[in-house]
Amino acid sequence: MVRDTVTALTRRLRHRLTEPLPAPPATLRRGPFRAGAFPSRLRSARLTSQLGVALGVAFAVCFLTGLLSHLIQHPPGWFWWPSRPVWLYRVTQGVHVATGLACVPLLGVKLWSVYPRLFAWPPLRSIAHAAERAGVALLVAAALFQVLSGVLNIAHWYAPMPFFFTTGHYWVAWLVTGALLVHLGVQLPAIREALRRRGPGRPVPDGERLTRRGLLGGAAAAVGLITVTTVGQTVRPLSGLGLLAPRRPDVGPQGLPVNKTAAGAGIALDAAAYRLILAGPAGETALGLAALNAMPQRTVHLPIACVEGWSAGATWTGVRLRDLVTLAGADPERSTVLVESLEQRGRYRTSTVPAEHVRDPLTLIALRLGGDVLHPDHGYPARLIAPNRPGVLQTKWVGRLTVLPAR
Ligand SMILES: Nc1nc2c(c(=O)[nH]1)N[C@H]1C(S)=C(S)[C@@H](COP(=O)(O)O)O[C@H]1N2
Ligand SMILES: [Mo]
Repeated sequence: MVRDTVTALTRRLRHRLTEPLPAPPATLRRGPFRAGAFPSRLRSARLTSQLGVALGVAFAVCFLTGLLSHLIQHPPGWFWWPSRPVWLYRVTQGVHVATGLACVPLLGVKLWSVYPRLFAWPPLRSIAHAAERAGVALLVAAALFQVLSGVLNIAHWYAPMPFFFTTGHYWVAWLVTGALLVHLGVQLPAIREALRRRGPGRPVPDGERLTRRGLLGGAAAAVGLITVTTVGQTVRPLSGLGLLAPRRPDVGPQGLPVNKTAAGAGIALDAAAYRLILAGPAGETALGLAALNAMPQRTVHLPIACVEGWSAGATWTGVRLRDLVTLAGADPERSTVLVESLEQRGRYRTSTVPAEHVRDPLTLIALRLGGDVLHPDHGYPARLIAPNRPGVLQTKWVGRLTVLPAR
């Protein structure tokens, strides 16, 4: 009885949603709305589906690596990120940027393969059709936003972005994911059908030089080219090739790139007056450069891996953070450290070092880079360097360390 009512109701609802809407007058059907306005037979459900699969895989990898990077920078209580292997974040963030950039040509060809549908006739067949079109419009807009904002961020070109990049890029990623899942749900039968039909392959139509294989090959070559040139941000032999990724891992003072310079951060330092303030259970201690240099010095080889995708390994020398925690009267196995820069303003003037990284003997308050005193742009007189951590958390010009109980 109840079942019959539900069935009847759903049938009525489905009918309402799919009922044909009144068609617009035929006189409006001009220009791109004409039948046969898009003669290329290269476009097919198969081509669109194959591009969709490639794009879906690239997007999924990009989303997951991006989510990981977000969690490391804004860790919720349940989140745990190890300090080893030291290169892990370098790889995950390199993959994030590389797969994001691979979406540029893939999205371009995919949109080319379907854009004639913008001019479908009639424009709206039913309420369900209108909802589907709105969903696709949202997906396309959000995907373009992600790719564009990512490329602009890598290029350090913030003028066209009237919002804080990280926040916008993070929330729109969820929007793309949601819209993509809905799109997949709607299109799955069509995608299945298009990918199953193998057939002998359609003959190349007259006047059409490019084949579907040729087009896919071209898209793959573009992805390959962008990937190779992106990897140049990390792999030095390829560094001359930055195409969408302009950073070179070996250009900068002391052979290392710089995102924010000492001048940019407003650092005016009097080395003789400099004190590192160490606050912990034992109270506050002020350590001058002589005192820091008198402590046991360690040398480690660790990369800086910027969230923008560039990364570079370097040799750092300085004092272990765990030794400083001990000096502050706390247990280095069970402490969190708040690191504050001498920089007065700026989003990245502080960072929190979780217990996992405080404990790690590779985590240093570095005083030297490649054997020489730090260049001002690399954080002179002291900067944090820890294994497997985003560059943005490797605080420069450190002025204060506060030892807190582990969270
Ligand atoms: N105080 C401070 N530290 C900072 C930053 C900053 O803006 N202010 N930028 C961070 C970012 S985004 C990166 S990638 C690294 C880069 O270090 P480097 O300039 O020595 O290569 O420094 C980090 N440390
Ligand atoms: Mo960075």
